Amino acid sequence: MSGGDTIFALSSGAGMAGVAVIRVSGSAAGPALKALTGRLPQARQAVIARLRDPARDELIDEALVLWMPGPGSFTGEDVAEFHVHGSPAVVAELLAVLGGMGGLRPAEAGEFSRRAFRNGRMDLVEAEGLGDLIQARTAAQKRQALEHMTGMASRDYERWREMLVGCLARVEASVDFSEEEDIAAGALAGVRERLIQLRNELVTALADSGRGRAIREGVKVVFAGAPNTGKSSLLNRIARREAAIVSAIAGTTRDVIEVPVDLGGIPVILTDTAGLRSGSADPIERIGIARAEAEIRGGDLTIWVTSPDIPAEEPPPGFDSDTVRVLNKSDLSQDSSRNRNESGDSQYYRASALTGEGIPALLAAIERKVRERFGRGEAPVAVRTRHIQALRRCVDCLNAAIDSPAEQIEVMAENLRAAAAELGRVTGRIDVEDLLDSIFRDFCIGK
Ligand SMILES: Nc1nc2c(ncn2[C@@H]2O[C@H](COP(=O)(O)OP(=O)(O)OP(=O)(O)O)[C@@H](O)[C@H]2O)c(=O)[nH]1
Ligand SMILES: [Mg+2]
Repeated sequence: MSGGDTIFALSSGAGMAGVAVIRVSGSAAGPALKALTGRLPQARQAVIARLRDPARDELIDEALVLWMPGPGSFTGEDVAEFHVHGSPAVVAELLAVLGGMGGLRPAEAGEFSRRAFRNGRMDLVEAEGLGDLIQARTAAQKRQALEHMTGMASRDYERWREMLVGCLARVEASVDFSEEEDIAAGALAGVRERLIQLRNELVTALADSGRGRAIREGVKVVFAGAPNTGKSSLLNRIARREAAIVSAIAGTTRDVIEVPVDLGGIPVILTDTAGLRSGSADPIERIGIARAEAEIRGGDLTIWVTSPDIPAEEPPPGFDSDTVRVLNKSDLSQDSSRNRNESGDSQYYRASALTGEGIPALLAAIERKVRERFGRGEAPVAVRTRHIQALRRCVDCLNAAIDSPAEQIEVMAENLRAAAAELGRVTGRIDVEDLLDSIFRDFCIGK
């Protein structure tokens, strides 16, 4: 397939294990396999073989070997796989022997996947999905990564791009036939409607992208409220460890403290913040408060903490209806009528970080909110900044095309070309110019 070096690497994790997998990819993979086992096994069948160092005629290990000739392999090149016993000694020896063979060298990070992309075995979004899948820690992360890896998002990008290219073809045709007004008008009919429909689809996808980012990076749940209400104590309870310092001194927490947890399969970052109060003379506390406010603005869900011994405050403006309100230290006030949150007492979850009372209900409420907002439906199409920025630029180009005056048809065409290029760059699979050429070749208007 490709004429480059043949690469090899330990594909399974480092350290002692039952089995370790060493993968070789490139034109020298077959000769290496033959040199080690004495023969080339049947393609795509697992066989047991003794691996010998051909230079010393020394047995390296007895292993399961696989021969997957290109182009139907992971990288699209010839691939050999050695499933050896996972001892550091066996692995080190096999890697050393492979390294001593002509034309073989250790792979760089991501090089197998890069070759798979280069050889058209997957596009960029699928490759990113594969990367995310390998790093997935929770069920929701796994599901999203798998959907991207198997091309579900790529299909949307491709469909959008095809719509665009179809519109562009019509616009180009109307330029070509601008002398013959009937044909020009016929070619343009419906283009603007289609572009508006496409633009709306992209805007919807962008609106959903926050969900994708949150699943990849963790849903940010921010504990906020006045000093000393017990934010840090509640966070420690829910995280089940003493992550944040707790003390009776108001203004204990200054820095933002993040504790990753898995809530029903969804990755959540519990975030503790400095107590909010105005007029603090302590410059460090003021910095902490500014950071807390930034976390609240950038967070996905706020837990507003109050307690009966601290004057009640309303959440600052900007809090959405999703904010979970907690009356902590419920052990101090058994009589709920004495709460100062008279207006909406029932909206408050009564809990005690000290006794544990109400904590399961609070945790369930947080989990429910997180699940409602982030745990439903198909994976969003845009999950990385790269995707989001490309979609935004594409929408800008589409808007410019939609708004372009009828007599400036070239302006519309130029914007559509730019919009198609933005989408093409996301998947990276198809050279946009090539595709446009082929579409225009086949586009025989007026014939
Ligand atoms: N009785 C009672 N005391 C609590 C409870 N939760 C926290 N406290 C106490 O309240 C005080 C403040 O707790 P923290 O968790 O540090 O409060 P905080 O809101 O993080 O405070 P800052 O970081 O200063 O904003 C400590 O003395 C805790 O032991 C509770 O449920 N019941
Ligand atoms: Mg605190």
